[in-house]
Amino acid sequence: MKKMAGIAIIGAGPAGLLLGHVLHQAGVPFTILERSSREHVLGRIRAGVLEQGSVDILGTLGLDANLRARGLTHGGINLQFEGERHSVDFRELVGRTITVYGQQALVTDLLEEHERLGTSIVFEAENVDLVGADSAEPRVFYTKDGVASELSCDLVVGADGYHGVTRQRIAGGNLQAMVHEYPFAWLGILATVPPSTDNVTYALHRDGFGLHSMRSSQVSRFYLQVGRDESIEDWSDARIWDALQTRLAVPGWELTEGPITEKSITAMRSFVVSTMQHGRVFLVGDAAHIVPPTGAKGLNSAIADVAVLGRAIVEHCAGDSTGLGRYSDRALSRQWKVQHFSQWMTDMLHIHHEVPDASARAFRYRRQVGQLEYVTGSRFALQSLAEQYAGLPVAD
Ligand code: FAS
Ligand code: PHB
Repeated sequence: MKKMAGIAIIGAGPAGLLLGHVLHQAGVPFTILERSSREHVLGRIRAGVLEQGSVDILGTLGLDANLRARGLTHGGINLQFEGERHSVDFRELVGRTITVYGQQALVTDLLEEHERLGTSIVFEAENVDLVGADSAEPRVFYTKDGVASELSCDLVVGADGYHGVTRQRIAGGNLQAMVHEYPFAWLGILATVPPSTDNVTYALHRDGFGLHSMRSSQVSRFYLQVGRDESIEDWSDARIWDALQTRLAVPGWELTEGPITEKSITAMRSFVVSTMQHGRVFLVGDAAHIVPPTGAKGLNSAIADVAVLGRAIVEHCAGDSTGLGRYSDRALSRQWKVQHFSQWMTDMLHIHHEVPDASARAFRYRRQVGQLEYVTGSRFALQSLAEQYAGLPVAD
């Protein structure tokens, strides 16, 4: 079955769903193709911190009602090391805030609004593929309930994440991948227990990194640095709580434990493509770049890409394709700054257990403590951290 699609968006994660809303509000026809089921898309836990810029973008699109009602607006974060907790006051330092609102909740909001609007989303689209990226009319193929379909498109947007098909189809030529792997991973849990800290708290500890985040006044989210090859079976709930108690401990404070409802391990890597455009195919979000989650930038970068590409597509449909031609450079310029910040946070707060020499490990730990003492003791350094964590401007 052949159909005209206007814009084909591959992937119904936060990037694909948000782009759909930008195009819908401008009256630009589109179809979103998602290989997983609706339930699977809604069931993913993932990120939880929104930059102020992301909140503003969602507000501009009128997609922030639940976020404003249920999101936790925070004026900063805590940095912790050597048994001391240091609060970083974003409001005082740079006049900005962040909002803790689960990616799962955001994706639910975006999807339910699409369903209210009756837009075109195909779940469980199998064998999604594309040809003719360099042609005037790229075509996207997929199978749904055994019926094969072909979409003739004006443009194709790959919002299909790191493991998606779009980047694979346009790889080679001028699209190269640049990667940095980390020798550790994050074990993340969701627990039905009120948060024990007021703000998201990052801890450097000799045993490894620890993070206390939250989703609501009743649900907490925690992360632990674990070995790159460890599996979740190695980590009983009791062992997880022991490690969190140790790594997050400060005198006079108590971590309240509760039932763990979800636990998973995520590899840590930095990844960026050399271009986010190939002919009439564009990439957004994790399809083009991955950051270690220490800077809480993955979801926010996806939203920033969509803000720039969405506007450029609307202008293109109105006859001006200048923005489309500049999209990749503008998105990558911001992304490399985000890559720097995410690696900087990761290097400052994680322990390199893989370093064989004990004195080299000790040197590295003491240097990290020196770095944290400088950062938490210098207004200039604190302002720089606050500016980057609360979110760099989205390219206009
Ligand atoms: P997504 O990966 O969210 O969405 C891509 C969509 O495309 C998916 O629905 C997928 O099913 C679909 N798709 C893939 N291939 C397809 C194909 N061939 N055809 C059709 N559809 C296809 N960030 C944090 O800040 N904190 C975290 O704790 C955190 N945890 C994470 C855990 C994991 C396992 C991952 C992968 C990322 C995590 N991130 C985290 C980063 C995360 O927030 C991402 O940056 C964010 O989901 C990116 O959104 P999208 O670009 O929309 O990609
Ligand atoms: C989260 O709440 O999921 C979270 C918070 C901070 C991070 C990463 C994830 O750096």
